[in-house]
Amino acid sequence: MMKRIHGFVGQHLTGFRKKAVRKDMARHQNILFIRPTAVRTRCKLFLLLIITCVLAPVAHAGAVAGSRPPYHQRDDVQAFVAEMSRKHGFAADELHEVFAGVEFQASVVKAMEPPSSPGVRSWERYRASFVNQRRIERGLGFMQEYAADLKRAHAQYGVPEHIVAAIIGVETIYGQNTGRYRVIDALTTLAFDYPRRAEYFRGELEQYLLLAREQGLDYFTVLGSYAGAIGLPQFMPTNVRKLAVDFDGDGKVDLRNSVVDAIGSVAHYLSVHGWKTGAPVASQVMFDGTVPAEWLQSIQPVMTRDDIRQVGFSTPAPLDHTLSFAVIPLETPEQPPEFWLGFENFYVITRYNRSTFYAMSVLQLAEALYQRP
Ligand SMILES: [Ca+2]
Repeated sequence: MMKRIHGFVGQHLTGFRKKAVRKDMARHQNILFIRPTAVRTRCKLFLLLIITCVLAPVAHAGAVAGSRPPYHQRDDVQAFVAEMSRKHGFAADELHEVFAGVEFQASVVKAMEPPSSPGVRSWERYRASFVNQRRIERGLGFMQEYAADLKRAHAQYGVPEHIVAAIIGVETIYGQNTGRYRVIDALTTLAFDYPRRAEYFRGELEQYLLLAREQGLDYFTVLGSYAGAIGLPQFMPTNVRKLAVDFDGDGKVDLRNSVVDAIGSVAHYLSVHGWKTGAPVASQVMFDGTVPAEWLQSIQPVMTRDDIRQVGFSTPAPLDHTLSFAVIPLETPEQPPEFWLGFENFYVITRYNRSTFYAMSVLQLAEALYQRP
């Protein structure tokens, strides 16, 4: 394992990244399996029924649930509009009109909540969702098709081709599944009807309004994930504005339609978060004895070889004493956990999504895509 990992270790993260590991797993499962289109279709049928039977004279695009006031009539939304107007010079009338057209999405709130019957955390199951034949085969095709752009991104930002491809592969199956929610609906729903994270999502809604204005986008045509993440690499609006790049040189940043912009933007993101060219990412390690629980509490790479010496350990190759790492457990029920040393570059991948399962899936998919020179 070490040897193979070292193959790319020797050479060689968007947005909404606050969830615990289990939550991230739930999120990815949701992205894969919730089938937002079906949910929306059911919602539309339901809405149609309500409108037809009860609300026909007063139906409004914003009034999805019978008793729910449309967003533009709510005090909190009106205060937000006033703030956007004051801070950024938006015409209040225009935003008022926008929020009149926004639809509350109950399925967005539902997707944010922890599963009602949380499954047992399983690295084996998580891994199988992302590091599988389908993603490997498509990834090899992606690597081939965009070889020149991936190579250019590697040269410019120092992030290897297969790491960039693996992130896009894990996020959206190389652009196949970039989300079916209108971003304005998702962000407004979470900003005003999901109190636990309202502050964060109001910030993202603000950034989305600015992004749409800057790029001349129709507020309602941009689609994304239930959390409002956009395009092949699933950047949140803040990161689109801050870190996305025009890598195909057509004069605009477009993460939804330009694969090349997505490639450059992922490489730029990882570079800005501290990717170290040529530094190792992770190495599996065997411990001889019990791993102290406090070692497992942080994913920040703050430990060194000397720190773990008290419990005998072995790695497939000698461990450089200058490297810092976190000890990463990967648990599967009824199996002994795997332990990995996650070096600084592993931590950088967790800046894309803080789940260690996520980061290790990216790494192992990348390993499968690695083209030996
Ligand atoms: Ca472009």
